Amino acid sequence: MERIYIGMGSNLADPADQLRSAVQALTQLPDSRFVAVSAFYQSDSLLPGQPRYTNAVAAIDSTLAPLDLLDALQAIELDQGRERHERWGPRTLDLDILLFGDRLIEEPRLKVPHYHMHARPFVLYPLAELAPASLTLADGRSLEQLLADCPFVGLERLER
Ligand code: A4P
Ligand code: MG
Repeated sequence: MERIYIGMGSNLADPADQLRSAVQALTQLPDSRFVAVSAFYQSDSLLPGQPRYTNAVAAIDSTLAPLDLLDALQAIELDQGRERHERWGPRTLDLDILLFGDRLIEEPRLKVPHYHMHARPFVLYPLAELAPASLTLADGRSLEQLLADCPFVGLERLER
């Protein structure tokens, strides 16, 4: 079993409800054990003119191969009405593999650690609820260092 952290985001069709449905779907993944989900956080979209996002991070343990997990997560996105029109477009559900054990993955379809996680407060703060501060990325940076460089700005932590 490897510990995997999954970033979840939604800015359409009742985002909090989308994340709750996604959590339910993650508990049903094959060859996997659901561990925990963070609180939900609201923030403005990085692209102007889009609705606000709700984000969270989930942890699972799994023996799935990385690309099989990616397939399963994309199936959950589609199941929840994800339509891909434009990159970074508004979405009912986005599931990103942030960390997969301590692996460094450089496949055409899958880059882990997730390329944008290092500087995004809506990823790092929910991740910090689930992962130890000593958690170290494949490039040697610790979660503690990343948080120190990423102020808690523009984030609203929601009570569930
Ligand atoms: N892919 C590569 N690596 C991964 C990975 N580690 N996990 C590939 C998941 N997928 C990975 O993703 C495009 C392709 O990336 C996939 O087919 C997969 O093979 P996508 O989900 O179809 O496209 P996307 O989400 O529009 O692109 P991207 O680059 O993932 O966008 P982001 O980084 O998710 O940014 N503002 C706030 N406040 N909160 C947000 O969550 N998100 C975005 C979108 C913009 N602004 C935001 C937020
Ligand atoms: Mg994505």
